Amino acid sequence: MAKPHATMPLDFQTLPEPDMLARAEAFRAVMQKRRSVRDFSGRPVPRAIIEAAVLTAGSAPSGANQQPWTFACIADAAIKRRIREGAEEEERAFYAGRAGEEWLGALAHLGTDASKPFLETAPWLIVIFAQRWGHDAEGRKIKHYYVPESVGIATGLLIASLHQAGLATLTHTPAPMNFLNEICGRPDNEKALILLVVGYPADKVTVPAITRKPIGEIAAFL
Ligand code: IYR
Repeated sequence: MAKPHATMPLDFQTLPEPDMLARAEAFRAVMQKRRSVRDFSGRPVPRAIIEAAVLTAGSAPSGANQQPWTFACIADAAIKRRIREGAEEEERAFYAGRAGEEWLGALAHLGTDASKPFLETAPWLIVIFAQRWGHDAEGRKIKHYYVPESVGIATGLLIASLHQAGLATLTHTPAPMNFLNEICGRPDNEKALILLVVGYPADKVTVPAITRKPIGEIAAFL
């Protein structure tokens, strides 16, 4: 028998099946329109929208419910400039050879390069940190479980929330991202996983012509 533990009633509403399908299709239609954007407008975005989206991200399931994430939300121009400088330094090394031919070949259709002006233009940068370990009430180190999985799920919810709120995002991953700990003032147990750029797309922005795999290529029904 599992040990006694505190419980509370589940807040769950069973929907009629036709509504379920309609809602799943409606959400699919919304999410199908999400595209990574690399050219942002400087138009400000209210902090309350960012906070609501971060709280949605924080509702993600996580290993042992440890919620091993920190979202560093940056609107400050001077901090954004430092992040751009740090990221572009890494990206220059990446595009100059660190990536290797095969990786650069895989990216070629996206038309990316080491220049990342959007890190200053976009109104918000959200650096998503994974807490590789935590501390208990007495300050002792505690193990965290399934950290990349948990933080990945939370990031997916964050992106979905921002998209359906009417904002564009870019999942940006300058590598390595250690420089973000110092800029964001995050401790050593935290590792930056993703730098999410958030805002409105620039006027008349274009995106790479891509397609999404059909159901037969991404699912196996057994
Ligand atoms: N971080 C680099 C390179 C890059 C890597 C992947 I994988 C992408 O999907 C896109 C870009 C950059 O941001 O340019």
